[in-house]
Amino acid sequence: SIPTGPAGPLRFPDNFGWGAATSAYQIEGAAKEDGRGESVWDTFSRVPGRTRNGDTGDVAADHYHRYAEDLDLMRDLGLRSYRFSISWPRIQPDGTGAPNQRGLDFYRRLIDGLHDRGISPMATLFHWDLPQALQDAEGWESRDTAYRFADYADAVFRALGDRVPAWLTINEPKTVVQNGYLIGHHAPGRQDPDAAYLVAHHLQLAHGLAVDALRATGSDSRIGPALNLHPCYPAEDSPQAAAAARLYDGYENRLYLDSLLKGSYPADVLADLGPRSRMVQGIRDGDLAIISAPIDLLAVQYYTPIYVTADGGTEHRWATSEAEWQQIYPEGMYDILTRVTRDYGPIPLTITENGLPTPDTMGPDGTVDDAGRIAFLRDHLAAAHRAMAAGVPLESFHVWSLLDNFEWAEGYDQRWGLVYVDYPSQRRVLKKSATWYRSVIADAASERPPPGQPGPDGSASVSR
Ligand code: PNW
Repeated sequence: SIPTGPAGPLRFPDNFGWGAATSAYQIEGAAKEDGRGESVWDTFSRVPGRTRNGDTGDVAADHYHRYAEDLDLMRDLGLRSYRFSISWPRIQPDGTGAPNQRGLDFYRRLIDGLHDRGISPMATLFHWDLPQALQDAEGWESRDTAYRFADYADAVFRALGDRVPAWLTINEPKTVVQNGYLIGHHAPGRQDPDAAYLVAHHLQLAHGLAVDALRATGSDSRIGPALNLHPCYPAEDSPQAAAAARLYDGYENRLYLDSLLKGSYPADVLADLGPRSRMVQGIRDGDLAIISAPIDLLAVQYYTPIYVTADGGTEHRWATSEAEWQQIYPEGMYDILTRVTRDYGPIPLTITENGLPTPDTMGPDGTVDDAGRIAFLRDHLAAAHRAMAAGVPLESFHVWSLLDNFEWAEGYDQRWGLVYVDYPSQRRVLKKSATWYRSVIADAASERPPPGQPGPDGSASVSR
């Protein structure tokens, strides 16, 4: 009976966008087809020791060839919204210049297939697969890359803009900054804090320039950023831990939220970086006005809370999933959604990622029992529902992920999908969580009140 609250089944709005998410490099494969260029992940995944088992995205879930089958899966699940990403090196193999028509054609077929099945497309422009040619020209450390991104965005908007009602610019700038440039376990594998925050600024600038590019086409599609937000709690009850958690929050959340929605970087973070830092030196007059161009929706990705100790370290408080960085804490979903609405106003929100990896195997009867994923999603949906009841304008929810896929440095060992992928055969098998999610969506539809007779609050209930 899911998701059900203490007072019975939870009611979600009729038009709630039940969805699932993927990204290009993680599912497409076909790395050399139809004129696709190399991305930083093609390069990085080939460096010995960088990914588990030396896995690469060369084949992945072979979605480039199997997209029609995957579209049918989405229809069978009853999805209303599908979030995917467009591969920059398919559109501009070298990161600049005239768009590659065969690359655009693939996304046109995918988008048409979504419309044919009544599923609303939500497209991310950049989910980490920077063209290698731009990386060779200093990548996101170069301000020019932000302008190259705006050109790429413009080409995509002109070709596909009329068919995509919702665009997302940059997926998780923070993860590029932290994993790509601080820890170094994502492409391009750097460990350079001074570079990292200059990269943050250029990613924010790229976002703002892409928003301008969409407006310049006269499109009435919506656009926004996709941020992974981490609620940061003091690990203990002391003023030192409270202060450390506050600064940690600055780096995790306010650096991105404040620049986008308040038109300024947080003063505590700038002070901590220092006036001689490459980032502070790299901010030019007018940049913050570009970065804070009005957006239509804010995409939030929630996975885990962070507990910050007095010395600025972190601690685990809750059970982790197979991803050692993830603590399972549904209440954090409520906290982050209500906080964004409280601190930044009633901007329309979408959850574009929420999920966990589970140790899935196919049983002898051909089923995949991922009970842990059902419990996780049920509890996070319930928390999102409570946030909506508290006034958060949340319009959709996308499970990460539709399919098992290439989980970056973890390769194919971590399985995040609603749908199991048997990689040797590329066969798709609905996990129990997929059939559960299908029934959640179907019940929401079937319990919709008859036309003209809205429920007490104009919404439909969800129960089983
Ligand atoms: C996201 N963290 O990455 C990405 O958008 C997806 O491509 C990825 O597959 C998914 O989450 C699962 O990892 C994250 O350390 C990476 O908190 C790291 C973190 C969060 C999200």
